[in-house]
Amino acid sequence: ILDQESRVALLGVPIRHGQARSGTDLGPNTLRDGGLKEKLSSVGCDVVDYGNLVFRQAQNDNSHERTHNSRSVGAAAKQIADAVSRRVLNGEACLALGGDHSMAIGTIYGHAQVRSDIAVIWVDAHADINTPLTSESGNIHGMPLSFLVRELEPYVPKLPGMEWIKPCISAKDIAYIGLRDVDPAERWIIEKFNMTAFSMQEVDKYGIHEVMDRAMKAVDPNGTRSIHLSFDVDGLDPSLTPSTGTPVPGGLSLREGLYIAEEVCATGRLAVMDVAEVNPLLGNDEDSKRTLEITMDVIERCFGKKRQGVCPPDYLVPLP
Ligand code: EXY
Ligand code: MN
Ligand code: MN
Ligand code: MN
Repeated sequence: ILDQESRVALLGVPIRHGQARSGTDLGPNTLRDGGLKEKLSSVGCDVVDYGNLVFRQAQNDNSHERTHNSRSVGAAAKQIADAVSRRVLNGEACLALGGDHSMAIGTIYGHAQVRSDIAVIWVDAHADINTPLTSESGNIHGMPLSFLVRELEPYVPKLPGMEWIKPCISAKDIAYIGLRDVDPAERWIIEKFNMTAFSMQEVDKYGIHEVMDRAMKAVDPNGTRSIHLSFDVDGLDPSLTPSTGTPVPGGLSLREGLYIAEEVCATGRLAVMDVAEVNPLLGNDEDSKRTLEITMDVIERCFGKKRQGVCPPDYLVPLP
């Protein structure tokens, strides 16, 4: 299933202070209760559950500053980075269950501490690359990449609690898929640093096969790099994943989402996957159930389930 990492490490990352709504902290346990571990085991993964990280809200981390909760998010990111580093170092594929998308500050930082050659596939309606100075909302889930990208270092102020974060990837190590709500400053950054970005316009124009081919060629030209899939469930259309905080209509179809997942799996080099922005408290019961089912479907395909079917190597055909 995975060439290098055959063991999948589940890591709960119940972060919520990257945005305003409570509920993203319930993501990890909601996915567990949905039977994620069993589903992954049944496609042949050796799953180890490392439980949930426990985050504390920092003292005096009020929302009156321009950027909200930087001390809480900064401290959580450090815990996340350390935990992800340990899993990657141990040769496990780390499945990080969020949590809002500020989780990626920690997961990418931790991944990059161990592997010098990471390639990031960022599936999202949003570019999440505002700096603290360009963000209109002040929510850190809309900024994670700005803290990580070297080229942006001159543009990013050191926020309380986040001073320790050193940029660890280059703008050219990221490929976006699914964009459809990009702020002016984010568009400026994408163009200025010549980032690989496939909005829904390009998905419509070229089709997901071409988009995925081009995305992988851009960030992993020799097929050698350590792959980081950062999957924000709002990349999919809100009809599929309605229980999320910042839904944007006109998103990826289930087929497009599964195709991305199957192609990432086929590299055999998926080292870290983030699952971000599942919020079971948003929408009605049917919405959260659907969000959960669809999200688990994508995760399973990332780790070996195929639409064409999978036959275990030791399968014995019954004879009469
Ligand atoms: N661009 C907007 C902001 O910076 O506030 C919206 C960001 C939403 C981020 C979601 C998680 O992907
Ligand atoms: Mn996001
Ligand atoms: Mn998003
Ligand atoms: Mn092809």
